[in-house]
Parts: sequence; C-alpha cells; structure tokens
Amino acid sequence: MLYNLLFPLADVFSPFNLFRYITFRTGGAVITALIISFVLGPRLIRWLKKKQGEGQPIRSDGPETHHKKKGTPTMGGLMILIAVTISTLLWVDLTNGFTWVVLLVTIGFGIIGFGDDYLKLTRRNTRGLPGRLKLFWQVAISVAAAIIITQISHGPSSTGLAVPFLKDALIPLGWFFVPFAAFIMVGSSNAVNLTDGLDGLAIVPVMIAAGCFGLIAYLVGNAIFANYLQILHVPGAGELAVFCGALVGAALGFLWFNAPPAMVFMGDTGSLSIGGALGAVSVATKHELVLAIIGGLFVLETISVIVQVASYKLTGKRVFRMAPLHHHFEKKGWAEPTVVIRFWIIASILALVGLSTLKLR
Ligand code: 57M
Repeated sequence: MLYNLLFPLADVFSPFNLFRYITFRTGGAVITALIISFVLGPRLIRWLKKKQGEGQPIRSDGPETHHKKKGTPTMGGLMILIAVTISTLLWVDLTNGFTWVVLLVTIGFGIIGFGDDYLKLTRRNTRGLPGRLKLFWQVAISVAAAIIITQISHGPSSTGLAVPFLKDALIPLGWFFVPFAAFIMVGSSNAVNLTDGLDGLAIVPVMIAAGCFGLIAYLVGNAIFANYLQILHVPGAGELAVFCGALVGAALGFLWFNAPPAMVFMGDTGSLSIGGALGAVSVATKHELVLAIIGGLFVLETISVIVQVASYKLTGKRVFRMAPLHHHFEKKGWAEPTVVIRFWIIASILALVGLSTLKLR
C-alpha cells in the first residue's frame, strides 16, 4: 500500500523514491512483521491460554517427553497470519496479482487449520476436522490458485514445469499443470503440518525456505538477473519477495515464543497456512522442484510417515521407532533440542543445495 500511495509522490519528496525498490520494501516487510509478532505475541498467548484452558490436547501414545507439554496453548499460527498479512499489504504493490493469490492460499489454508484446531480444543481430542474435509478444501483453494497463476503468468511458461540444473528445460504440462500445482501446494502444506511436532522444529526451516524463495522471487522477477542466471523470467513475481520477507519476520517473531520450552504451538492454523504459502510461492516463481530440495526436511518427514504406514500395513512391522522422523530420534534417546537443532542444520544444508540450482545449470 505504501508503494501505491508514496512512490507517485517521489517527484515532490525524493526519499519516497525508495519505495520503488523491492529490496527496500522487503526489508520493511521483515521488520514490520517482526515488530507485530513481538507486540501481538504475549497478548495473544495470554488470550489463547485463557480461552483454551488445558491447551493443545496431547496424545497419550506419543513420546513420554511430550506429556509435560500439557497446558501449552495452540493456534499461535494466528500471530504469524496477522503479521504476514498486515506487513505484506503495507509494503507490497497492491496491483500485483501473484501477491493476492499467495495470500488467498495462506489465509484459506489458515482458516482450514483454525477449524481443525478449534474442533480439537472443543472436543478435547486430537482428531479435529475429518481428513477428507480438510483435503477437499485444500484442493479446492489450490486448484483455484493454480488456475489464477496460469492466467496471470504469460507465455508457454505459464503451464510449463521448469527443471533445476537444466537451462531452458521446460516440460509443457498443459492443463495438467493445474493438478500438479495443486499437489505442490497441498503437499507442502501437509508436509509442514507433519513436521511441526517439536518446539521450534518447523518454524526455522519455514523461515529458511521463505528467505530462499524471497531471493528466488526477486531474481525470477528481474529480467536482467533472470537472463544472466538463465532462469525463467516471470514478470511480476518479484513482489513475492516482499511476502517472503514478511513470512521471515513473522517466523522469527513466532520462534521467540515457540523456542524450547514452547509457550505456544502454531497449530494447524499456522502449519497448514505457511506450508501452503511456500507451495504457492514455488508455483508462482516456477521453482516447484527446487522447493522439494530447499524444503527437503519436510519431504523427509513426510516420506518417513509414508514408509512407516506402508510397512506396518504390509508387514505389520515398523521401519522407524515412531514416525515422523523426529519422533524416531526422540525414541532413540536424543533430547528434543538436539533433534530440533540437528534438523535445522539439515534444513540449512538443503537450502544451500537448493540455491545452488540458480547457478549450476
Ligand atoms: C501434526 N501434530 C503434532 C501442534 C502443532 C499419520 C500420522 C503420522 C499423523 C501424525 C499427526 O498426528 N500429525 C499431526 C503433528 C502435535 O502438534 C500440534 O499439531 C500442530 C501442527 N499440526 O502446532 O498444535 C504435537 O506435537 C508436539 N509439538 C511440540 N512443539 C511444537 O512446537 O512439542 C508441536 C509443536 C503436540 C506436541 O506434543 O501435541 C503431533 O505430533 O501430533 N501422527 C503423529 O505424528 C504421531 N505418529 C504416529 O502415530 N506414528 C505411527 C504411524 C501413524 C505412522 C507410527 O509411527 O507407528 C506422533 N504424534 C503424537 N503422538 N502426538 C506419535 C504419537
């Protein structure tokens, strides 16, 4: 909004010329979201504790170390959603279509997650919304977002799949791009959801991925940089750097309260929305497969569940002591912070590999 209001006045007051720069507005978005999180956090946590009484229902069959978490409030994702939305709308060019699509997915998935958390809290169980209902609405929102993205992207790239490490490799998917893109958004949403099972475990890899995709969006949206790096140029995608900046700031702010021992959990309100947001940004910037690398920790956690459930159903035997993967290491006796920090290290290494695809081609 500030861009739309102040940049046109740059002739009158030259410092307003700063608002033309995506880098400046991304920095503003990071700081604004961080401040909102710090100001809102304590108040929201007090309100959630008051409303939720016993807080997040803790499963009895989970790791013994989780039983002490009883009473921790959930739905802390509301702080992330509010900070990201306000900061993005304040600093982004409001005429940018990609931003509105990504906000549609972020808020839409957040509402689904809120419904799930609300039912868990009111019914005092860990079931929440029926899985099929959650999936239906996630698919509906993702398909709508995918169609809009193809409409606002231009040329053959709008329904093509870019392959990392290969220059000019664009696999034409035609209309199949829509279900593929929806799969990316729903998949990344649920992968972050599965990963969010230890204090700080999901939010830092989300922050790392958002930072990486902020850089990717900026480069993809800039014709000169895109040409130099021989990556697909997507006009208008650069504004998503502002959204990613807001997500980084909000995630950093949330981490202050989710650091071990967590004062609040983000809930499905947070995990479904920020996972879907990363998926939507990766689709808009034509870097879907790079998300699988940068968000590789989320992929590993999801694969561990698929392998565990398949093995148990087929052979009656478990591959891991418990899935997702972070619980396996808890069961091996690793302390929770040890698991979390080592998973952060893995996420950081995968992010560097993912960013290398910008140059190695
Ligand atoms: C999402 N939710 C956490 C919190 C967070 C198919 C199966 C793998 C599904 C999976 C499952 O239930 N996933 C749901 C994970 C839960 O966290 C809440 O959920 C939100 C995220 N969606 O924001 O509100 C618990 O995680 C802990 N937590 C923290 N700190 C945090 O910052 O300590 C979360 C955030 C919280 C808290 O204890 O209550 C979760 O783990 O449920 N199921 C599982 O993950 C279960 N695994 C399992 O059943 N494995 C089986 C089969 C099915 C694969 C097996 O290995 O044989 C484990 N989770 C729990 N108990 N809670 C193990 C059993």
